[in-house]
Amino acid sequence: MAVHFRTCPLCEAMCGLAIETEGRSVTGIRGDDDDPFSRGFLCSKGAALGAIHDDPDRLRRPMKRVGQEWREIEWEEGFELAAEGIHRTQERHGRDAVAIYFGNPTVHNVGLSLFGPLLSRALRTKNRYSATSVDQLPHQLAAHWMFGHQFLLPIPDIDRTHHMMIIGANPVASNGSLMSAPGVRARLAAITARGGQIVVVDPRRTETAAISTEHCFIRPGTDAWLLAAILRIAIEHGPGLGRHAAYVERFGELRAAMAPFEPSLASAMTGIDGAVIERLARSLCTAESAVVYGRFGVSTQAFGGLCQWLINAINLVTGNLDNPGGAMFTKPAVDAIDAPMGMGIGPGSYGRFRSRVRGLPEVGGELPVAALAEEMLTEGEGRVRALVTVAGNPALSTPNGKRLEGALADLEHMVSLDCYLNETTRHARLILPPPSPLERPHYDVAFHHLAVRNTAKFAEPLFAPTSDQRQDHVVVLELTRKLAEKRGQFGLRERLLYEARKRLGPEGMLDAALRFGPYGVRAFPKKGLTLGVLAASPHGVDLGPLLPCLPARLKFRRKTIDLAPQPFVDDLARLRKEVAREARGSLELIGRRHPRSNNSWMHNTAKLMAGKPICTLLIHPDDARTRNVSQGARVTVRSNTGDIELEAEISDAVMPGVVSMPHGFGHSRPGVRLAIASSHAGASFNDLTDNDAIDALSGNAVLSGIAVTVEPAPTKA
Ligand SMILES: Nc1nc2c(c(=O)[nH]1)N[C@H]1C(S)=C(S)[C@@H](COP(=O)(O)OP(=O)(O)OC[C@H]3O[C@@H](n4cnc5c(=O)[nH]c(N)nc54)[C@H](O)[C@@H]3O)O[C@H]1N2
Ligand SMILES: Nc1nc2c(c(=O)[nH]1)N[C@H]1C(S)=C(S)[C@@H](COP(=O)(O)OP(=O)(O)OC[C@H]3O[C@@H](n4cnc5c(=O)[nH]c(N)nc54)[C@H](O)[C@@H]3O)O[C@H]1N2
Ligand code: SF4
Ligand SMILES: [Mo]
Repeated sequence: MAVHFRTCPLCEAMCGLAIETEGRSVTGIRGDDDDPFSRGFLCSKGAALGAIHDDPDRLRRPMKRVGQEWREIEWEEGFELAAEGIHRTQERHGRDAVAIYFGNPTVHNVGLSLFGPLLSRALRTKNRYSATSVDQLPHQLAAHWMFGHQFLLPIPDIDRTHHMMIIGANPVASNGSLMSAPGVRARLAAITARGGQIVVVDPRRTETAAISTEHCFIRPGTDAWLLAAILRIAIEHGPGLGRHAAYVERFGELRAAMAPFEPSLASAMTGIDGAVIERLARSLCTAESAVVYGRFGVSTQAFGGLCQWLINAINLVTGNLDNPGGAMFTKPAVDAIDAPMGMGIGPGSYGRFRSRVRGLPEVGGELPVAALAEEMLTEGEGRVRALVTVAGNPALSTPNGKRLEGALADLEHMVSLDCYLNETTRHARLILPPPSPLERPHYDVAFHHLAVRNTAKFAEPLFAPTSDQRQDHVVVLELTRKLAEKRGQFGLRERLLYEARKRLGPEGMLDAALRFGPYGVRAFPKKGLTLGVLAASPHGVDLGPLLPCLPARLKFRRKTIDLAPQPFVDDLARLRKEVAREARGSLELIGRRHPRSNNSWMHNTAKLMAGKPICTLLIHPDDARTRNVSQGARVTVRSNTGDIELEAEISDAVMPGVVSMPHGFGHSRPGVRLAIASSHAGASFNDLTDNDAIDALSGNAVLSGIAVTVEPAPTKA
């Protein structure tokens, strides 16, 4: 038996794993007690990594679809056919006729993190999409406009705070997001143990609310009202700008912009008592340290951009930005923000170009994925006729997935870099699968930027990939080579670059980034980091708590913070129009995450699917009664875009008027090769969401507060 130490690549928590093996099989996985960050914590998904590695449905060979049949082919043929189709489509219809979509596991995969942008660039298309616009785009926009870099995101200093307000996040189930914090339940419990407060604002009494000191229900989608009222009070009663005064701009504009947002208005919109709002705001101002943490639930709504701006502003004017126990910035060992060449990740951008059909602005070089289907379905020059998906399942994860699927079925060409034949990849002509997560090196390029403590950890592949496998980054390199060859642009310079990149691989790039990074040998010749140093520290290295770093780390040339970016100030007018919105007379659907599930792709593991069904509709007893819905009954949920059927679970944990179900299910589509997931198929949340519903400012999809009706499902004959 051997024990191998590495980091779990499944979610943002970055848990250290100790994996026991016998030959090429995994015999056990436990938390690594010596990991300085996770200290032995892991969840049931991390423990199931062996099952993913062994999953007979996981694809191991390149696949080509001929009609409805799939055939295994050789890699060279796969690269050739993939590039040929892309080239042909672009020759025929122009560059923008090929789109690319990057899914969430891209950022958990070191090869794709470092090489993925090459593929994007090689396609030369403006039709670049990713899961960002069904997730954290508003955070990035706020950081871009306020601090000068889209990834300069303030992270809650959970381990030192005395007061944490959690709005639209459920870290006890999700294990934290834009707040990598393994063992988050214990970290939260420590806040209350040291006499601090945790306030949860959520339309559902969540697993996080259960361990908080206070929970407030809020009507879905009304958070910007609450946050603006809190900010208004904090500007009036808080400590002011403190040491930030020297470099904060437009404080006066912020104060003026917040003036109309009286607590009484917020109360009417949110359903939270005005006195409670007043108290929530004042305790943020008076606590020894405090932080507002707002995540998915306040990002994926019509005012997601406003919410993230207001949260940053509250943290600043309550004296908690860049201070211990507040919202702080990381200093990762591989630093994409301060790297000399930016590592291919820019500071962000907005509106440099627009989507063809709806004219939506690009953000950070990509377009909102809510617009992808219409770009395929709408005739005219620049229409998307081919798609490359990389580690993504947009059929289940993007709004109005069924409509997108219709468009996918009609494409001239589609290539998926993916390990499963699922709801999305079943439409592809070619699937190019990576080795398993245990057969690749691991380093969290992205999530060390978002962690509550600075640490670094690298792991070699646990099992060497076999000669008939190709890493994702190799697939990227081969596709870019083939494309360049077809365009007649693979000259000496290109060949040398290609060969250098292939030789370097992710390891070589990491080594360089570590060496030149803030803890690297370049700065600290005797004890600085290199890849070798990390490889010799299998549990990872601790680089200490987050430290104040402003104004030095700000990315505007003048090292300023813009407290009232004009587009946000302008967007308040859109918010204020909401007052007139009539009660819709329907229920509002929100999402939830389950500890045994991860987005759409981990439902093919028997252990995770055992136990109570996950994909149920939570409905308040009053709403169930008036609709004749009984416990465990099948119900039809209908929105303006479609309807689904699932099982009702009556619960007063959701507020009246609100229903909740998880996303990522709906595995009964024909042609998927997911034996276990198909027998726990559930229904897809995104068969109910509307591709037209976006945050008009950021373009992020609205995935919360969907107007639906619920009724007992017709009994089958
Ligand atoms: N209604 C609703 N919609 C949502 C959400 C929600 O809460 N509600 N959540 C949103 C969020 S936050 C996100 S991040 C997105 C996620 O949306 P996506 O990223 O589109 O989908 P995932 O479910 O993460 O699917 C990941 C895909 O990558 C493949 N894969 C896994 N690992 C690898 C790998 O290492 N290499 C390659 N090549 N492929 C791999 C899997 O087989 C799967 O097909 O969904 C969003 N959509
Ligand atoms: N177990 C598990 N863990 C995961 C994932 C998973 O699928 N499963 N996915 C991973 C990914 S990709 C991400 S991005 C993170 C996300 O992690 P989180 O940001 O913690 O996301 P959720 O757990 O969906 O929590 C969102 C909360 O917002 C609430 N909410 C919905 N609408 C509103 C609203 O209008 N206002 C307010 N105030 N609250 C609202 C919901 O009830 C829910 O409790 O989780 C990651 N971790
Ligand atoms: S919490 Fe996330 S990182 Fe940790 S074991 Fe579970 S899935 Fe893996
Ligand atoms: Mo996400």
